[in-house]
Amino acid sequence: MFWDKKTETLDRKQMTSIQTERLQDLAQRVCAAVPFYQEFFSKGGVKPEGIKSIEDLQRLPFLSKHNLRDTYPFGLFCRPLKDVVEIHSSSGTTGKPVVVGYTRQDLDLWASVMARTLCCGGVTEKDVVQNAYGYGLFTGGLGLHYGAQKIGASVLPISGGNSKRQIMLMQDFGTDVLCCTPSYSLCLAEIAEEMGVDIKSLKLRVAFLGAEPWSDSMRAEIEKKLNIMTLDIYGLTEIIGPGVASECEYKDGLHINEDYFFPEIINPDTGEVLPYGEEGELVITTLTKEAFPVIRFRTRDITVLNPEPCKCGRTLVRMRRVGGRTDDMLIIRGVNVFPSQIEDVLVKIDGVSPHYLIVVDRKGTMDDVEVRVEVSEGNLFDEIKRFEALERKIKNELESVLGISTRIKLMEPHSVERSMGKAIRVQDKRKLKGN
Ligand code: DLL
Repeated sequence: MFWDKKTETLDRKQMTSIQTERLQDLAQRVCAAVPFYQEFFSKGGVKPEGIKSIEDLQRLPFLSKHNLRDTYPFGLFCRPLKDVVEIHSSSGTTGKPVVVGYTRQDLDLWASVMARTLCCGGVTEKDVVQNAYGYGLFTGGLGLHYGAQKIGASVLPISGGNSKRQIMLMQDFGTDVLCCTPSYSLCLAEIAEEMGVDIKSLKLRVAFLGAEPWSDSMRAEIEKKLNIMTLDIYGLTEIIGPGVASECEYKDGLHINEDYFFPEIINPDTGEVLPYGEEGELVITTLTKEAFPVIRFRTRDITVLNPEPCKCGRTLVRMRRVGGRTDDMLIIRGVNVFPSQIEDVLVKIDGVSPHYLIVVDRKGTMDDVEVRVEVSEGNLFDEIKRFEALERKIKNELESVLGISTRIKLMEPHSVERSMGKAIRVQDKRKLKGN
């Protein structure tokens, strides 16, 4: 199902022409509004009127999170506050948070791209959409909310948490669609089980899961436990929130709404732009946003672009599911390790549940990794031999995938902290020690 079939199925030439026109307009707008961007263009040796094609974008520098922090809170807004009708902000675990603003037209754009997202999973006005993304400064709650309302679905703005109530509403209101983080969807499945509710027998049909990486094996687990289709949705505060890209029912990459969000892939070390099919860091330019447009924003997310039209009919370029960020890669004894690789191994092993925490520390001069993972319910081993065998199995499989050895700590069910939003998967104690 499409929200805007004409745009979602444009051929490449038409798409490029729209993107070029919008980029030319964007260049004029940002330079007229903000001195920062005038300097930004001079650094690239280009004048706004010098932008003749979408490739000219490559002449400009990159924008990073630092630039946004340095101009905190409103320094990069291209519209006066009187035109801004909503403000969101990222959590900002280190330093000042990033602040983004939306004009009325930006909110319309947001609702439209979210409507496209939800249409990818066949949502209609007849559906009850339970929105368990956090409402507030986080963009997940309101983003999904606007999209579902635009379609005309009935939205339940329950936000994250209140898990027993979530299950009760699913039963009583006949929820068709669930929106939340992948980790919270598993938490809900667990709560339903504790309540004696057979979540598989509910009306729930599809879930739109995103805001954090989740492996293919985690997805298989969620689909099995909830008996639903899951779609991966991607976005970030700096660009708009959710609504940047979404999977369709073929689940073969996420369609980027590239008529609004122009993607590039770069080598994160050199900044060189990479061709389609090569893995690198995703960089995005918002082509039409008014209050808070960004040019060549470095997302830190690692992916690959695929321009082939999809079986669903969409021609929008697809990005591979994001497994990690350039800044969440752990370097353990010189080896690069992504938490998602560890998750992938854990979820495939019988006898453990998909709740885990990776604790990294430094003992003397050696990096030390402890993987804490819960054993599955009903798997409380009284027999020490079985316990040790399971530990050994996990350790060996991790070692064969990662190429490093880890320590395994099997935990009792429910002892790893649950999250109602983004799950915390890594505790890197080396950072606290400043090394
Ligand atoms: O997480 C926006 C969002 C809300 C997306 C609801 C999807 C659903 P931020 O809090 O700014 O915004 O975090 C953005 O989260 O750069 C990625 O590293 C990660 N991320 C978001 N979606 C996915 C995904 C929202 N589907 C950061 N897969 C991004 C993997 C994701 N990582």
